[in-house]
Amino acid sequence: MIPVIALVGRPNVGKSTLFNRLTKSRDALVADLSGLTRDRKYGDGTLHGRKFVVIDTGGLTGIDEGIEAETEEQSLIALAEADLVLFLVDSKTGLLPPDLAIVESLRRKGSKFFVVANKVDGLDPEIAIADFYQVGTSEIFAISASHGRGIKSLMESALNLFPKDNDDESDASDRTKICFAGRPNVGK
Ligand SMILES: Nc1nc2c(ncn2[C@@H]2O[C@H](COP(=O)(O)OP(=O)(O)OP(=O)(O)O)[C@@H](O)[C@H]2O)c(=O)[nH]1
Ligand SMILES: [Mg+2]
Repeated sequence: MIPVIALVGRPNVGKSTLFNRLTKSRDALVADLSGLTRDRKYGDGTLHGRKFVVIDTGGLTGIDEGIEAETEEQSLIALAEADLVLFLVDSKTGLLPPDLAIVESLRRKGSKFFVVANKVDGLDPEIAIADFYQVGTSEIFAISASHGRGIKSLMESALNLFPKDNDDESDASDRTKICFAGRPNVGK
């Protein structure tokens, strides 16, 4: 079993930027534009030789019709598949009511999640994250997805939740099994 980690949050908080950073790719589109990502995007990441799957999702808006509702549906599928959710918030805007609605919904679903305060670059991280303790969590990870700050310690904590030998390549359950079948004496 390889941990599946979903990136969830309001539009424009930096989910796709973090996805690209974790997958060392430019697969996800990034722009200063709300609602750019609409579907789910899967990628592979590794840290210290440990593998994980990361899912980028569209921003959660709470709007229940049109394209926003369809985007939300895609995000809900990602949530159902995830072993851990990284719930991204934007340190530049602070905590907004839609963030609280997302937390509420994660708690209702029983999703395991970390609060990740992105965009701490140019800010004092301690001050930047203070607002987010209102969410009612004891630990907040301060990162800058675009500058690559705080990502390693975030992912170390994330992967520590999962048993180490599970993503070992020698795990028999991950290997392809081939069975030879045939009549007796044909040279199986
Ligand atoms: N200053 C700063 N800007 C960032 C950081 N991470 C992302 N951004 C910027 O924030 C904007 C939105 O980033 P995206 O990664 O597209 O955000 P998203 O959450 O995927 O947005 P949607 O797909 O619309 O939900 C872009 O202009 C990014 O360059 C960061 O760590 N610091
Ligand atoms: Mg996006």
